[in-house]
Amino acid sequence: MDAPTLLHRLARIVGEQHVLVEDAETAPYATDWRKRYFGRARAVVKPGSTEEVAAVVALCAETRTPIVPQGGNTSLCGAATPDTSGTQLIVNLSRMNRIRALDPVNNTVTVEAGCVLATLQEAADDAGRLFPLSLAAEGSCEIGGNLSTNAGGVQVLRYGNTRELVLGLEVVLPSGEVWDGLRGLRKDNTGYDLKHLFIGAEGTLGIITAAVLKLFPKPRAQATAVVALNDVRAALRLLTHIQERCGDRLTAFELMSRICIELVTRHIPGVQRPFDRDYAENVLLELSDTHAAGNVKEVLEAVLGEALEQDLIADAVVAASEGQAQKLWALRENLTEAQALDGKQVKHDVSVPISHIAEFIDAAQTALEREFPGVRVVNFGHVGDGNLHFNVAPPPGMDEAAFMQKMRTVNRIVHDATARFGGSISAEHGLGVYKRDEILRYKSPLEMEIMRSIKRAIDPLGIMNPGKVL
Ligand code: FAD
Ligand code: 2HG
Ligand code: ZN
Repeated sequence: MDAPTLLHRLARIVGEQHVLVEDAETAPYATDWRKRYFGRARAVVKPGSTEEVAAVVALCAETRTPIVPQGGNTSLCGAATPDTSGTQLIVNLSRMNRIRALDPVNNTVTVEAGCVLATLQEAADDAGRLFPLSLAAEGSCEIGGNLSTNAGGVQVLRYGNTRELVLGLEVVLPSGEVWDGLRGLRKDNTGYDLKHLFIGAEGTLGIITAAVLKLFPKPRAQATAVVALNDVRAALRLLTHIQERCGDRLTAFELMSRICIELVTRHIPGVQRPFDRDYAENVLLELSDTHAAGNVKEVLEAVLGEALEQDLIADAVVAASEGQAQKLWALRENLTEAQALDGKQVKHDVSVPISHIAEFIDAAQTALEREFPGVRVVNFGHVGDGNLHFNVAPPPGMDEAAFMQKMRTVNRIVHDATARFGGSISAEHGLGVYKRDEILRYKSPLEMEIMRSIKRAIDPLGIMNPGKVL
């Protein structure tokens, strides 16, 4: 089939105004958030309903047109970017943004894939509930993207990854058939739990069009602090100290090394250093309680006071108001933006068992320093989940482009150290294209073959997001 006929048929399905074809229009969709991958799309199509998605996919199956599903396009591993062939069709879900139903008794919300995460958080809040998924991209990432990457974020410690927040899915399969698995059940043992195949599949098995997600009671009391520490081992001892005393009232525990505070306060206007002097490590932590009279601030001050007495921590600032809490959160939430403004670095999104975090950091840092003396490690992340963003920037004075040429060496050092401590090379962002080849070194051939056979069974024509993950 030649291009005009395909485009004409797509326009008949979704309406001409929802098929973008000019390079100037498609380019923003064909470029990733970090501006590291520049693809070319045959077109960008924006369906407005599940039926339209199904008709688009059926047409793509008939014409063997490769599809790149896309939500908010905030992927950090090139997962939503087409290749440069100009043959791949971006199917962008942003128009499918309705909240279909909210059931406060069942504590569930049924939402379409194109709903922006922040919009869903607000809808839950308006209904007196919490949708706990929270990440710095929440103003633009969409539920379909969150599901397809099994996104993590800053409250996994208490509520789990996206996977743990899902009860049901609606998916358009690569054949164009619609699987209606929109069940709001917390218990359902009727064979294989198919939804888990599509969660975290990065669009390689089908297009998620809607989901039933869990809601939680809304916290009515919160306390936020940034704590200064002399090393990462102290941060890990602090984590245990607080968990033992506060249990699941601890809803965030985020590490930021000295260089992170330096970057974010230098690049982001209005963001201020939490302390008068710099410390090797800083932790942002938050306690939450559903009881309005919950004395979380007093509890936090008491446990931090104890930690100070035991020399676990060097200093602490506890937010006195919600405004101050937001200022503390700004230190953490702007880190990705601050790094982007600072220049290029090699990103890593690793996890190791929490008990091995310190050893991992020592091993990776030492090996990097040996290869690239003076290298700057911008290490931060969800230490309470064992997940570090161990990003590596060139040594001062080294040519950025020359350093980026060494990306494979940098990846090898960090990922080998991760593997040595029983870790994963992708804790949250996924494989995309960035880690597609890299994973072959760390997953067993058997695991890879099981993944390939699932792909063949569900997408025999290989049209769903080719070149990603596998
Ligand atoms: P996209 O980037 O559009 O797509 C991501 C993947 O999902 C692609 O493979 C795409 O093909 C697929 N996809 C999208 N929609 C669908 C669908 N409906 N059906 C099937 N496949 C689909 N990630 C974290 O996990 N934790 C963080 O804390 C975090 N912080 C971030 C902060 C910033 C500033 C930025 C820029 C990114 C951050 N990310 C984080 C990464 C990113 O935001 C997440 O991966 C997010 O879940 C992607 O959502 P999206 O809608 O932008 O998806
Ligand atoms: C975060 O935790 C994100 O802020 C992004 O996962 C991490 O910028 C990064 O490397
Ligand atoms: Zn993260």
